[in-house]
Amino acid sequence: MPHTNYRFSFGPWNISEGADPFGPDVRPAFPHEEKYALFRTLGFEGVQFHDDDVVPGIDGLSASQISAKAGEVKTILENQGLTAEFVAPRLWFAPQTVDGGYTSNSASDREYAWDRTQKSIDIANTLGSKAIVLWLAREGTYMREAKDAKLAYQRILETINRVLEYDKDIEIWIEPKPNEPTDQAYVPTIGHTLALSYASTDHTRVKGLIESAHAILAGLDPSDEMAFALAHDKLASVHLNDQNGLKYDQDKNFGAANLRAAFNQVRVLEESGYGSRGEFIGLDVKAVRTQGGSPVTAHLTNSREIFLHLVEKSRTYDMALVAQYREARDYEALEAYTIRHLLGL
Ligand code: XUL
Ligand code: MN
Repeated sequence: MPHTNYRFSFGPWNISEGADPFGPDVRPAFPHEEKYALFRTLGFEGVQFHDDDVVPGIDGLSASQISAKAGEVKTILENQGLTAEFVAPRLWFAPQTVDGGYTSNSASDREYAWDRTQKSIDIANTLGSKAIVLWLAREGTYMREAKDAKLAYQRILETINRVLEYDKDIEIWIEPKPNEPTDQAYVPTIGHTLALSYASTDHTRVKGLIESAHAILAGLDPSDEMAFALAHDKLASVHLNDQNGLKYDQDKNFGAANLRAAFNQVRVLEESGYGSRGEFIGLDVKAVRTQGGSPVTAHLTNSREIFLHLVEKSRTYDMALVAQYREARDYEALEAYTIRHLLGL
């Protein structure tokens, strides 16, 4: 099989000021426009966007103002040799999204969510991106009785169909996550995602984006989640990172908590030729609050480098030996070989 030349992406939010729920910014803000100039030198050619990363203050602007601003960003991307990977409506920040967007109990708030979704599609078209990403942040509950869950799932499916109808080319990539900020999110896994895809009016345009940490938070193995989507040819993108057990969403560097699990994600992607049709290796990693300086980017280059080292580990993994061990059902030897290989012994 020919070797894939991977291309990488991240979002402007991955260069951040370091605030968390318990403390304010610890680093000076670094303007988005200046971030775009860093991408290529850091080894990245794709930019992941939220709608308001492209068009700040989107809610107060007219359609023509939004289009003009998106056009400006498109020019910057062209000048920097960058591609917009996707645009995601930020449905968790506005007063209208306190209780969710598509699943809110308020009809006017649901209409707001649709309006932001339409704007995101329009922005994606201006940027030349073929997809919107739905991370369904607040589509869930803190108290299970607060929403009619069956109706909520129907509303999510209706919205998917409405997007497919509104734009005949756009793809929807759902990024499942089981919790945070809600106690329990709807669409917590890739299985839920693909069920919605097949139930939609055009399943070929409804795919998944798997974030390593989100799978771990659901108690699942990210490489198996990826394999499930790949088996259905529905892995549109990934957010590689890491997560140290069941706690807040950490967005640690790829491989930093569990190197073997990271190896298996890379191996599964490699084995299926992921990336050969232009799919990005997306990162969603956060610099730790203790890291000084501005802009802080080492977490991005380090995660990218770890990925590439693991690609090498995957390419030198002796598949003939693995086949022998599988045949003999000697998984003890298989595991010992795998660990020795990772240790470089
Ligand atoms: C949240 C998360 C988001 C999405 C994009 O956990 O991962 O940053 O990737 O909206
Ligand atoms: Mn993510």
